[in-house]
Amino acid sequence: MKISRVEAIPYAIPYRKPLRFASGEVATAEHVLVRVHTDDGIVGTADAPPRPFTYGETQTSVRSIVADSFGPAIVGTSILDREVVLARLNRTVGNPVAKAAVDMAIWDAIGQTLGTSVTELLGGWTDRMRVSHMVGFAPAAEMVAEAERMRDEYGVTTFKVKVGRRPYRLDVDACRALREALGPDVELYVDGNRGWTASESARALGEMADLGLTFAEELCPADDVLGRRWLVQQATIPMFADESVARPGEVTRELLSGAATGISIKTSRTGFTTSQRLVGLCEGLGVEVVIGNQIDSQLGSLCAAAFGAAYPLTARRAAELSNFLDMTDDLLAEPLVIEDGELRVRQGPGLGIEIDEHKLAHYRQDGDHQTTRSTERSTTMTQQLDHPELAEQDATAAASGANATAVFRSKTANAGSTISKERVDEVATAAIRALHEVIREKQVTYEEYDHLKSWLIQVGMDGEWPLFLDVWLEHVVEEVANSDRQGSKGTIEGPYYVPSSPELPSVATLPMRDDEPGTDLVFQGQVTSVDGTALGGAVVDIWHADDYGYYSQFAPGLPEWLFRGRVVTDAEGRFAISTKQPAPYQIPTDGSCGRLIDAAGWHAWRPAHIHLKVSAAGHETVTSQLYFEGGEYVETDIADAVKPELMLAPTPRADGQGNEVTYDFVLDPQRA
Ligand code: MUC
Ligand code: MG
Repeated sequence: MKISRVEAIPYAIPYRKPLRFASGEVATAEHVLVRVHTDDGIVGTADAPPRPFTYGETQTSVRSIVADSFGPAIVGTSILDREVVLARLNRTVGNPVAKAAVDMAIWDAIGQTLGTSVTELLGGWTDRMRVSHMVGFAPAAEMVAEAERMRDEYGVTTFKVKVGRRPYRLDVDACRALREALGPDVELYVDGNRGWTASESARALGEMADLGLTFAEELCPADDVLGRRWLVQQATIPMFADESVARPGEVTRELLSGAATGISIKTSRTGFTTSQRLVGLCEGLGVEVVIGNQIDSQLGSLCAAAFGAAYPLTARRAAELSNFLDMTDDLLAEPLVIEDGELRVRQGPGLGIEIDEHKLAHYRQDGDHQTTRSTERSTTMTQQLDHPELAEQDATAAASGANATAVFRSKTANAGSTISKERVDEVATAAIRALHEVIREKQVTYEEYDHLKSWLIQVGMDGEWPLFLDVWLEHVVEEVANSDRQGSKGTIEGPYYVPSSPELPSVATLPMRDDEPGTDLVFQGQVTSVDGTALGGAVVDIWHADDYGYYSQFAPGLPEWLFRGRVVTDAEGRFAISTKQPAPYQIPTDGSCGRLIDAAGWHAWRPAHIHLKVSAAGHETVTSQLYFEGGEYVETDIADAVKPELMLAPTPRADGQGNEVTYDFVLDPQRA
């Protein structure tokens, strides 16, 4: 039972969308997998998620302190001598995340050795935890949509809402929108990550007094010593401490000084041995706790759940266990499941962890194993990041097709299906019959059939299914889906949408290069509801090609967010976006879609257009494209997506600086 070796393996897995909060933003899980080996062949495992902007630990520092310092200090110790191990780790004052992972890996090894689950070893109170979902910064409509999806798909009814933005009204409005959309029975609490001053916190809490918040976490920094006490004295809800309580002594200090009245326990920060002390401390002092989330992977969430389920105090509240759902992948061989708002603890032995070694080999960042870029960027960027020497004109169908396929797959990875067998039967049978009819009517030959077969195989290999479907079929799906709309007409989304582009104010300039070619365009308008109500805080999510017809993230050499942004309308629903007029867009011709176009003697062009997704709380989102009157290919769009309602007629600006055009959006109320 003696520790023989401690491994620290850095790995990186991108998130589908970054989690944004007052003290930072996380787009890639740059974690360290810690493995404690024993001389009798047991391997205990845990995860370390470093938080550089909170505790100052980085992936590199965690790897090196574990491999070079903590590991050697505990080799030879029995895994049962947890206090000896802890004393050796605690010679170092900082590095909470590195220490926690070593401690939890040892508990996993003990559980495996004894054939018992860690939850049972710790306390064995229950076998499941209610789940709370953490909603990061985004325009209010997106935050509401995320919470509704978590409720509808996973049965989650407790939400932690990130606050701490300036002006604080952004957060007050978001919390109000969440309460209005989710109703009175859903539990909401807020976490400021030290973003506000004590007085801003007091004002914001005052304005949210009618929202029934359960508690508020770390609204202002603990170093505002008197400010925090002043805030607690006037608050009508518990004030929880989170990043200010990384050690038992800090918990005592915050509670006894009256600066906090509740504690967030994060196993990623205090492991199991120290978290046990925190539970005892809080129980003794009669203080509530919440099991927090350090933007944990499935492995980290499994540890948090295993601990939370061990004691009545920690199991009382819903625990923050769901943000791993936004990761594009994970190392656990058997994924965690959230059902009916609950996560069941693994029965063990130990933590019940099995690592998928192929995935670990793929995502690890050390030495020759480094196959995944350790960067806070989206996977769609890989082509241009890997080949900075390429220019946009070097775009290839295969590369942009692969990116479009990757984006689509990551968007839909967790989407369950609600389509019944009967419906699949009905539609698939009709589609196959329609093809039979074409074969009969056109007397299709074997030679043509074989060409079709090899072409279809190639479409998949080129990653061009999104392109093919969005160019030739999507416009009819869109027509059917939106036939009952009263408000603005929409059209197809196309394959080049990327969510989570930079959020911009109502009067904004889209990201572009210093010497960006093209004609200046100010695109302005107003977003209203069908009854004429102005929709302040609506989001005009805009993306378009550059003056050569290329899209950022799909052609190499372009800045990540070139001509992409999410513009939030002012109180009157207005927006004014400065950009450059896009050029017509030629769908890639060197791949299989190009071969079809060539073989049929068609052209490959779409008229110049601006893509938009316009959304507002309580309203249906409209996905649209706007074209330029008299522009090339307007009459012969290969994707057939042009509609008379979607035309722009820019006029020269009075100051001679390019053109301007106004286009208003009218949104339908949300369908029941
Ligand atoms: C939280 O509770 O603060 C944000 C950063 C981090 O380390 O954890 C999250 C959530
Ligand atoms: Mg927090």
